[in-house]
Amino acid sequence: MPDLTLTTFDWVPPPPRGLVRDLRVRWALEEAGLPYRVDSVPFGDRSAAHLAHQPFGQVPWLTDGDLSIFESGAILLHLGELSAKLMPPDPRGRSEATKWLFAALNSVEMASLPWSMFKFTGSDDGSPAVKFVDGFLKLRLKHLEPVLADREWLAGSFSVADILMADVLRPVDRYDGLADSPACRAYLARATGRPAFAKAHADQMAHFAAADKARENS
Ligand SMILES: N[C@@H](CCC(=O)N[C@@H](CS)C(=O)NCC(=O)O)C(=O)O
Repeated sequence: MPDLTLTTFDWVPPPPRGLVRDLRVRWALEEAGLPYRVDSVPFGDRSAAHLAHQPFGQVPWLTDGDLSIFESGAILLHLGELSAKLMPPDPRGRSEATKWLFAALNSVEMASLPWSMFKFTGSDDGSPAVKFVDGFLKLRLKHLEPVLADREWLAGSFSVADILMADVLRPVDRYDGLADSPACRAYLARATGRPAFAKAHADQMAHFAAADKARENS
């Protein structure tokens, strides 16, 4: 039995709650039914111990016994090795899931992250940079749309690729950026309609709500 501990921040301000990337890992763990603990590190400071696990001072990371893994994509690939509920067992299916996992992170998140950061920070001011990023995201969604119109899940059965693709689309949907991409929107609703997503989301929200309480009482 793996010995899994997921580390996230001990607290974050309300706006990013529900979008902190430990959610991807929680979601995968819930889908797989793997037992895990959640640990936390200060939001404010980056200790040497933190940087030893995550060299950029970010979260999440996952330990499996004495193995420590950072980068949400690498963590999900590791979990895919532990459960057939996360990664198709056949070589073709694995290859499909792996390439779509990288596509989510390296082709779609590359556009969705700056786009949603402009919205999130209120810097969506119509500047050339904002217009460029908007066009970049629209192009990615235009190409993703027929793919998702054609299949329920990216690699045949539900996999880590879907957790990542859905999670990189979530911030876009938060700011209504999928309005012209009905297949992407329906796919996201399918993915986030899964009980494992609801549990992961509720657990992340509860984690930060408990941190608010602890701060009030300190
Ligand atoms: N590429 C990393 C990104 C991790 C990341 O952006 N984490 C955010 C929380 S969602 C964070 O730690 N932000 C604080 C910071 O960048 O200092 C991954 O996917 O794991």
